[in-house]
Amino acid sequence: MHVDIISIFPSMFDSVLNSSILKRAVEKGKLEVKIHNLRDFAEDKHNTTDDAPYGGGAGMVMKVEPIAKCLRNVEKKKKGFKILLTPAGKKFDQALAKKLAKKKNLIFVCGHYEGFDERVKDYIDEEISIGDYVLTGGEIPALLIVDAVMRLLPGVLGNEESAKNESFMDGLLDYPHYTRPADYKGKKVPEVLLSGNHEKIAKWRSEEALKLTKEKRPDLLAKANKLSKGVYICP
Ligand code: 9D3
Repeated sequence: MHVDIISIFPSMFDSVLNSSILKRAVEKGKLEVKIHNLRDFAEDKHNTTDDAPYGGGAGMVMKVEPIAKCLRNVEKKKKGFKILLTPAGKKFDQALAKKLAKKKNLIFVCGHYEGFDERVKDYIDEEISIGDYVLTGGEIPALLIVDAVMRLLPGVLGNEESAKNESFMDGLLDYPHYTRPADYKGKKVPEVLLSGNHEKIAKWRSEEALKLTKEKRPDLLAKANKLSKGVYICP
């Protein structure tokens, strides 16, 4: 997958892209990320990318020309599915991550200030929000989406087993995990996990995952049934 990210703070992407799994995905050739400095596409000598709102009021608005110009430049090389990060967008979830993972090229437009000139939206395929809280800009949302999408690409996690498990329990909270010691200051690991009976262990895990989800996130159950290839039997 090829990802283009357009931002006025290109350095915000350095740390995440140069670490851990995202970096490995790039090194393995599964992912290619290019950051574009929106300022380079400003049209005046001060490199202005924002301006005061027509009609007055506080805050600044991202101008349309630099964004349109930058998108035109990016798509001269590679056309892509164009995403605008905005609090007014469709709320990002695992289903949307799966949809985006099917695209060959993604282009993210990150904004700041109070928002974008409405006409930016004419150049965009989908507006996305990552949730109902207020951030300072679209950079962290872009990275969050790249992270969630990238790990769905074949060969990125390198752990096919965990991907398989996940599709089985998709959309549910995880079952409880344990590792050694079997007894920590009297807190014992559930007997079934030491039994070696894999059928019983699988049954225990799916029951625990369902119990936990029902207790903590009942809202997830309906969604999980939709995402899952299997069928959940709710106890
Ligand atoms: C009341 C007007 N504010 C909207 C809640 C204005 C505003 C605040 C903060 C407009 C943009 C921003 C910066 N946020 C993003 O660019 C953003 C965001 C977010 O704040 N929350 C969740 N998802 C996203 S995606 C981009």
